[in-house]
Amino acid sequence: MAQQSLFLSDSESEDIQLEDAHLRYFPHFLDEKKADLALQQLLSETAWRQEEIRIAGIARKQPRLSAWLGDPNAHYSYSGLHLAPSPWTPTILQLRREIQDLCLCTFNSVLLNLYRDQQDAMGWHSDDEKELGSQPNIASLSLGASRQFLLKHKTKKDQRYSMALQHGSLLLMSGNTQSHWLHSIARETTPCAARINLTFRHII
Ligand SMILES: O=C(O)CCC(=O)C(=O)O
Ligand SMILES: [Mn+2]
Repeated sequence: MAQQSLFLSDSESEDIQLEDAHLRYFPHFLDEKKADLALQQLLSETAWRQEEIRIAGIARKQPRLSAWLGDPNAHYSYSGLHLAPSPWTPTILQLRREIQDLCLCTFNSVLLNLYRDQQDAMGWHSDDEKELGSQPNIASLSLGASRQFLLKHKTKKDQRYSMALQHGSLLLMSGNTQSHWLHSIARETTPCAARINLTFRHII
């Protein structure tokens, strides 16, 4: 039976056809002017932090800056890090409204990541923490430099995918994507400008 889509069909979007995943990409979700403005506002308005996480018991600083915002009860934990939400800002509430209208679902929190240059990155992981539920809808908005978003299947080792997430684009991940696939942002070898990514989430 065909999987039911949560998302409105839209000629400006593309279904990314991967086994055991449900991904829809909107390359021009924000036009250039709106995306430029959002990038500048988020760079200056966000209380960016470099968090320390624990992987296999070893503490390290994350190779990027981040911020966690949301409703007051939207607490989130991963890699030994416990995040209490900062309050929503008008800029992010406006972005949330537009994304919720598009994907017909609601989000009570957002993780912002700032990749300052080509050296900043995010390792392989799934957004599969128990607070997100078993089939989370995650809306990922990208601003600034285009970076490669890498995906690999957890058990089918020949299944890999890579896509550039461009300025103003939105990637919606849902269904079984997080239970079957890992994703990452690799370091680049050539210089690149700053990039901000926002992943809107629903903490249960
Ligand atoms: O920067 C990205 O596109 C990915 C961010 C991500 O995977 C996350 O915040 O969990
Ligand atoms: Mn993720």
